[in-house]
Amino acid sequence: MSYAPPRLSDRREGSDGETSVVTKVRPQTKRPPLYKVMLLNDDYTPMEFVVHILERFFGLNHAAAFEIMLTVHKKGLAVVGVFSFELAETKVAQVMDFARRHQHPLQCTMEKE
Ligand code: TYC
Repeated sequence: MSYAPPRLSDRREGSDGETSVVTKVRPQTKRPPLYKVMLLNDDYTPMEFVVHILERFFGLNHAAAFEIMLTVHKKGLAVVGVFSFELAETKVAQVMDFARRHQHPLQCTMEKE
């Protein structure tokens, strides 16, 4: 665990008019933000292609991949994973690049959780 230095707002004025700094440390418990990666439905990308993407880039087994693909198909979108900013960016880029190379209009986006 890491500790933050005292803030300027931690200054205190004593009865003698002198300013001192409160040096009590605060544990820094903030976790890095997480990002949802989502797939969006469209009318043209083949179902099997979406299942393949979910297996290949998100490590899902066939049954789980098929289920999420169907959710996207029926509801319009679904969260396919939650990652750090850098990992989410990488997943989105991998999916978008793979879809573009196969000339499918599949869209993948990320959003802060
Ligand atoms: N709606 C597509 C179809 O009927 C299938 C599909 C599912 C497309 C999920 C995109 O993210 C998607 N072929």
